[in-house]
Amino acid sequence: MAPPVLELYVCMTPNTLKAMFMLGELDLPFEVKHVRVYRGEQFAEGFDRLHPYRKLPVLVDAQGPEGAPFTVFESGAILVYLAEKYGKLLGKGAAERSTVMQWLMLQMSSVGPSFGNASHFTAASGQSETYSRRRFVTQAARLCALYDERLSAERYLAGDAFSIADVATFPWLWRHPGMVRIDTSRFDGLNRWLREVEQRPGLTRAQARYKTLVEADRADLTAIDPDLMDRIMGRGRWWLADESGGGQ
Ligand SMILES: N[C@@H](CCC(=O)N[C@@H](CS)C(=O)NCC(=O)O)C(=O)O
Repeated sequence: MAPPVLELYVCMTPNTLKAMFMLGELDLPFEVKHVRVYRGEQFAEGFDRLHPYRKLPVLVDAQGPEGAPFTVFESGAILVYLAEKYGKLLGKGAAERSTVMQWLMLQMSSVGPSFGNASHFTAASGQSETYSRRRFVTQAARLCALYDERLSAERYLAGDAFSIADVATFPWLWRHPGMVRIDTSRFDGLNRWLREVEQRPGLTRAQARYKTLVEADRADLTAIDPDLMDRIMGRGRWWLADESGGGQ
């Protein structure tokens, strides 16, 4: 059997689930390349050729544009690349396509960072940072209310058709509000959308493989070297003394 044309470099993160969900929606075979971030594999020599900022997910398409291998980093860019290549979930016509992009950009610029930081300061930082936690949980809660309003008025984020904006947003609004203790029980529009998207076969196709890597990453986390955790978080001896940038 020919090897899959697509390789997806992954770790446990909603950003990875987005890409796996998309590949599930397209029902495409792909090889999972699990980068053990809690063992520091993203810092290995050469990994920056896959992602210059050494993050996951990354997609490698052996048959990219002009038939040559092509690498895509950033989960939003991966969704757009796949949607364009396979002609799906991108919206039809200029207005619908722009609406898809607007909701995709809002996810990338606001939903991911707000929930990422809210989770960090709720559970992962190991510090008691009331200001930081409250700031990001407030942003995340405002976003939940905004998405509830949108999804009370529209079936999907960009209107009548399911799109990559939904694929990008679902993994963040699914479990993360509960993880940062935001009560979304009154958000009927948001909850209706979550239940509907949850039933999609594309998500089901992604879930078993995603669960396997979550289990492995959770096990790595229990045994992580504290200095590696500081490096991932950019703190401790990895804090920049003069905030000048540089180094990895
Ligand atoms: N904006 C990026 C976020 C990528 C990102 O931050 N990935 C994290 C997992 S959420 C990662 O690779 N962490 C390992 C590290 O920072 O060393 C995307 O959407 O792809």
